[in-house]
Amino acid sequence: MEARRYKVIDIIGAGSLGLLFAGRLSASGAAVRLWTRTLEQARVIAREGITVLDKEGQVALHVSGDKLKVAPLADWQRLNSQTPARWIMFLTKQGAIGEVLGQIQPVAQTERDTGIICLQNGIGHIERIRQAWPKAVVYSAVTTEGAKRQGAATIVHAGAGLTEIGCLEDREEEHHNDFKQCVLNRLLVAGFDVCLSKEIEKGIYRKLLINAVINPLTAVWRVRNGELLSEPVRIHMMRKLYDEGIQVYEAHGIRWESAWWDQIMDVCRSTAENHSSMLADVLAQSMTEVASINGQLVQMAKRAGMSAPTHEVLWQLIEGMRLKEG
Ligand code: KPL
Repeated sequence: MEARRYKVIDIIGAGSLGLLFAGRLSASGAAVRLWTRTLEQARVIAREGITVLDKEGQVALHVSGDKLKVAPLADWQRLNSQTPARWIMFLTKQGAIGEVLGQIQPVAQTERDTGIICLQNGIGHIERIRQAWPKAVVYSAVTTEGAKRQGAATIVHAGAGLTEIGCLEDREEEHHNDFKQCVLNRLLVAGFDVCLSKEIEKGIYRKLLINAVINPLTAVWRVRNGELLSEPVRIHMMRKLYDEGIQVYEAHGIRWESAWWDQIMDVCRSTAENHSSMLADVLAQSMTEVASINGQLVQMAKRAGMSAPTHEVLWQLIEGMRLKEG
C-alpha cells in the first residue's frame, strides 16, 4: 500500500512543543522532518541539534544536527514535490496558522491520504485546516505536556503530560490503522504518554475551559499558575469564568463534567511554578491565543443568543496588551 511507504512524520512549527516532539521522536529512531518559520532557526537547529533540558536545567536529551532533517517552511512546496507529506503534526500556535497554511498547499494527488494531527490551544483552527486541505484526515489532539523554549534549538521540559489524539471524522479503518502504526506507536516508543481518544471533542472543550479560566487571569495579573489559588478574589474570578463557560457549553449541548472545576484547580497546583502560555506571550510582547480561547467562547455565546461578559472583558484587555506582532 502506498501509504506505508511514507514513514516520515512532518512536524510543522519549532516552538517549545515542536522541538520536544521532534527531539524525542528523532532520538527514538523515528524519521522526522522539522519545519521552521524562519531560515535562521532551521540553520541553528541544523548546526546545534535539539537540546531538551529537565526542570533542573540538566540535559535530558540531545539530538545532533546531522541526525535531523530541518527546513524552513518556504521550502515546503519544493521538498514536498519530491517526498509528499503523509503524516503532519501541526504544532504552531493558533495565531500562526493562517500564515503557515498560505505556505503549505497540499500537493495534488497525494492530498487524499494525508493525515494532519493538530495540537493547538483553543478552537477554530480545525475548520481552517479542513478548508485548506479538504481531503486530508484531520486528527485533533490535546496535550498537557509542559515545555518552554530557551533558545532557537533548546527547550525546558517543565512537566511530562498526557497527549490525547482523536479523529472527529468517520474514516476508513485502514487510515486509522496506519495512524496507529506510523504515529501513535512511534510516539509511544519515543516515551510520550499518548492515547487514542474516542471522546476527543470532550477533551477539546475541557482543555478550552482550562485555558479560558487560567490563561487570561495569569496574563492580566502577571502571576504564575499556582498563584491564582493564593487569593479568594482570584478564585472567585476563576469561578465566574468557569460558570460562564459551562453555560455556553450547555446552550450548545456540549457534554461537560462537574469534575472539570477540580481539574482546573489541580492544573494550577501541578503547574504552580509555570507561566501560562498566555502570560509568556504577554511578557514576550507577542500575539496571544486569547481570540481562539476566550474570544471563541464569546462567539459561541453570541451564536446561542447569550453573552459571556467576563470572557469578553478579558479578551479585550488582553488584545489591548498586544504590543508587537509576531
Ligand atoms: O495549557 C496551559 C497553557 O499555559 O497554555 C496550562 C494548562 C494553563 C498550563 O500552563
